[in-house]
Formats: sequence, C-alpha cells, structure tokens
Amino acid sequence: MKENKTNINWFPGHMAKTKREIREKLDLIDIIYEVIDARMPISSKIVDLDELVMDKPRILVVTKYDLCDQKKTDIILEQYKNMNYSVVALDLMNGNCNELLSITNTIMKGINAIRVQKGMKERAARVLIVGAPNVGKSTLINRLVGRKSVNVGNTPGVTKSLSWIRVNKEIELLDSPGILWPKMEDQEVAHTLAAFSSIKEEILNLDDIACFILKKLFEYYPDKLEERYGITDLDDNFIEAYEMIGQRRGAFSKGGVINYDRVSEIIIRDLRSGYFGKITFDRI
Ligand SMILES: Nc1nc2c(ncn2[C@@H]2O[C@H](COP(=O)(O)OP(=O)(O)OP(=O)(O)O)[C@@H](O)[C@H]2O)c(=O)[nH]1
Ligand SMILES: [Mg+2]
Repeated sequence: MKENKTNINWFPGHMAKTKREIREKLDLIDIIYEVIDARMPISSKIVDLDELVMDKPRILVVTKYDLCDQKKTDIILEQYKNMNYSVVALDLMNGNCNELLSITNTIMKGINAIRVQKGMKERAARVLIVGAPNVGKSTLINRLVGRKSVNVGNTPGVTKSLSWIRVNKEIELLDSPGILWPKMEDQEVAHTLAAFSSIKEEILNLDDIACFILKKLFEYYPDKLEERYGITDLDDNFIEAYEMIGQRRGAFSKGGVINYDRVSEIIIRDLRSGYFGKITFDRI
C-alpha cells in the first residue's frame, strides 16, 4: 500500500459557469453567506471569494458544528473574528438560525436606510449563499425556509444551478452550486476537501485519500485510531494498518487475502459517517 500523492485538481466547467453567473447577479445581491464546513474551516474556505463578491457585506456561516472538534475549530473561528469577519457557527440538524437571521436583519436595515435616503423603497434582503461543494449550503436554505425546498445530499454537486428561494417577506436566498478554485496549489487542502466529500469521487485515487485520513488521524487523534482499528503505530507504507483494519472488518478477497480496495473504502466511509467522533482536520 502506498500513498500515490496524486495531484487533485477539480475545477469542471460548471464551476467556471457558476462563478460567471454569480458575477452577473452580484448587483442584485445585498448580503453574502459564505459557507464553510466546521471540520475544515480553512480548507473549505474559497480562496478567491473576495475577488468574486468584492466588498458586499458578508457573514461567515460555519456548518456541521455538531461534527467538529469544537476546541480546535474555535481557535480558527477566533482568528476569523479577529480579521473582522461576522461568524455564525451552526448545527443545521438540530440548532436554530436565529443569530444568523438577526445579523442579516441588522445589515439589511442599514442598506434599506440608505435606499430610503436615496428615494428608493425598502426591500427584502437578497442573500447569496456561496461555498465549496457539499458544505451544507442547501441544507442551510431548507433550515431557513423551514421545510425541504431544495435538494440536499452528502455528495458534491447536488445543486446544479443558481436558484432563488423566498424565506419570508424579509429575506430571499440565492442557492448556488459548490465552487472551488481553478488551481489548487495546496494538496493538503485538496486532500482534506476530498476526505470530507467536497471533491467528486470519480476523479480521486481512493487509496490516496484513505492513507491521508489515516495519517491525519494518527497525527491529531491517535486515540480514536486505536479505539476503532486497534492501530497504535503507522508505518510509511501503511501495510500493517491495512492488514489490521482488513482483519478486524473482514475485508477479504477470495483466497482470504486482505482486499486493500475495500479497506480504503471502509476508512473513507468511517470518516464520513462520523465513526471517529468529533474531528477537525485543519490547524493554525
Ligand atoms: N451533521 C450535520 N450535517 C449537515 C449539516 N449541514 C449539512 N449537513 C449535511 O451535509 C450534506 C451536504 O449538504 P448540502 O446542503 O447538500 O450541501 P451543499 O453545500 O448544498 O452541496 P452542493 O450543492 O453539492 O454544493 C448533507 O448530507 C447534509 O445533511 C450540519 O450542520 N450538521
Ligand atoms: Mg446544494
């Protein structure tokens, strides 16, 4: 078993198209919800978003807070707050969005005051929801609307086009397909995005992603690695680890040899299903 260090670079045509359409619609937008995943608060943040949305008022919405290692994530969120970001961390499965709505209303009051001064009518806040694939943009919309109004799913690329959704007379939302950036220079970031399903599986080398996950767990959460797989050490070629996991989980091919492809799938699925508990893969 070897980590291939395949370079991951996924920026399909539809992402370029989404960016173009966002640019075209920007004049209509009052506020941006920039959505990031709490388990990867650095890796899932779109690096060229400033360029795309310019200086529109922005709220950093941190989803999946229930799944993250809150102590580690909070350190990063504090840094964003120190950089003057408005940050709202959410558990979209159980929590409410009151704080987000209240900040939105405050920003919109300011915008409407200026409109009235200029002789225009007050209007509902038009909010663009933007972020990497699979971070929970559409789930956020369903939460805000209070029912299932757009499709969601734990794979990248569920939302295919920009679409407006009305929350109430005060807020309208523009859902958008997940975007990344054209050239992913940092492969650590790319692998983290891949580990948490923000990059399309078809372009990935699954052994590579599984080995990356083992390495990260060994570095940050060795107890969880031991608890789930009995692994207390990780060698460079991952063979022992794969053998142990394969034995434990009964991942055998015909003839009783360990099926490494299946072991890779198990590791990835365990991470995505939350079997390692609350974890965060980014550090500052
Ligand atoms: N536990 C937990 N799961 C969440 C949360 N937010 C979103 N999810 C899950 O994350 C997955 C992705 O959600 P989507 O809303 O489809 O993500 P998206 O950003 O719209 O994805 P694309 O349209 O593919 O770009 C779904 O399986 C959601 O149930 C959260 O706060 N907590
Ligand atoms: Mg979506």
